[in-house]
Amino acid sequence: MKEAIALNQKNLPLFAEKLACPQYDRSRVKAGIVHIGVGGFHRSHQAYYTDRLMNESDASDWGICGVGLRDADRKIGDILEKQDYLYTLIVKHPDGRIENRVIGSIVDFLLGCDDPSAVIDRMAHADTKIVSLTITEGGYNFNAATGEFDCMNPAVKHDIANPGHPQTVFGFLTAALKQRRAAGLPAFTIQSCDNIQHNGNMARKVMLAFAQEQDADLAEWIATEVKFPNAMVDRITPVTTADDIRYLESELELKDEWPVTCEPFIQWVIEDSFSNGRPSWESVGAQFVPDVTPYETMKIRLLNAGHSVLGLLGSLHGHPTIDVCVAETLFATYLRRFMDFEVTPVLEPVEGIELDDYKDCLIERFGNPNIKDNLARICLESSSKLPKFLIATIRENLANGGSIEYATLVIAAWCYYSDKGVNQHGEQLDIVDAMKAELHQAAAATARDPLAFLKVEPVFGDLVYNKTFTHTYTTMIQAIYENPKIGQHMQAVLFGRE
Ligand code: CS2
Repeated sequence: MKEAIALNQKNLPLFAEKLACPQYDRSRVKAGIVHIGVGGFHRSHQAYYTDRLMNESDASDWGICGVGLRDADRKIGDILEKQDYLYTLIVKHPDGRIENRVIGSIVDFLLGCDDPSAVIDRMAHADTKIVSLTITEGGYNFNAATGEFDCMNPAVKHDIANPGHPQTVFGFLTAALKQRRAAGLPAFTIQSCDNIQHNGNMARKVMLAFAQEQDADLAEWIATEVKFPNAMVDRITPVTTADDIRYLESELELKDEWPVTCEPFIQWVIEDSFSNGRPSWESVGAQFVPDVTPYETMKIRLLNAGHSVLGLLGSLHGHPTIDVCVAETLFATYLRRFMDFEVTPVLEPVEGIELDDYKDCLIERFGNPNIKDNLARICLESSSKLPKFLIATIRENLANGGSIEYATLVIAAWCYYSDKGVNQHGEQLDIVDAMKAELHQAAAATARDPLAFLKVEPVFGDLVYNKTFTHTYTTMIQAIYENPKIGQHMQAVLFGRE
């Protein structure tokens, strides 16, 4: 094997015959977008669309300046800088075909914890037209049960008191918008790319709640000047592995320290509401629509919830990845029936989408054997995901007298998972959740009080007072604690239905 060549701007011509590379002059690209949260998903989705746009038309005003706010973002920043912000996207098809592409749309990176002013100045710069976010569900800092912004969070309290030295995304956005207003510049758009129902409305709500605490006059300006488009974002992007890095080295003699892998499917449905212009992403496949709501609900309640169903049940069972789960008939059937019996009845029709086809396509996507999407990633931060992905569906079914068994078993499994931290074979699970300790403590009281886990109010709200729900849940929780073999309980739910 020849020595792999480092990916960077100078070496780019050496790769041109082996994989798709940026065809545009990157030295002319200005950062019109500042993006907070340069994880795998941003790099497989928004940065990919933008790279294609730059290849296909003159979009040099829409380059991306990546931003990380925390020390944990240092590694990606250092690697991107070393590689002139280039990275490889490895698209893995179910039949084994692989398409590789070097993405060039990111042109800079700033680390907020090192130099907050540099980030604020960049956002406040006249070239910046959009600040986009992938800060995860938890990043919006709202109480999942009440939907209200949490002003008591210590970092938020710090930012309210120290306008010039922010730590949180809200502090940075507010400081930059303040600077723009003082300079007479138009506001930028705040564009959420997270899996949150009405992600734009949510971003607006938390942003205004924060700004109101800090500077009421500025909050009013933000309310009228800043647009927050809602959007549905979709592309399954597993965690990058050492094998992905080795694959590029051995197959393409390319050394990329942090490539991204993803599935071929991609979708982005955006509300066309921007404060200060936008790239014409529609020319590379994004859809601009007047109302994103039905698309978001469909995607969050089927795909993301479907992931959580497999993630939690599969973790207890001892399955490693999503594709391994759906390869087992029991899991595939359970997932499909959850979608058919519990989610479909609460969804609005979506124009141009046949729900049965959408569900078939989801199961096919989950089954892609080359996207080894590990369950630890799926279960990451379940406390901020499940209220919107799954519990919302339970609530609506309770209100309509619909089926709740499929989803309730997942909540019972989540309790056992949070309590014991091991799968049914007694093997340790890798649990990462901001509320891990609180969930564990509540779940550990289940033996005394079967409803203890449901008393975590920020997650479950008042669900614990719903008798129909607690009746089903109590039966399931007792059964799981007596015998954690989750497959048997899944079967019980399935057969109860036949
Ligand atoms: C997953 C998502 O863990 C999760 O929440 O469901 O990351 C999912 O893979 C993406 O939303 C796909 O678009």
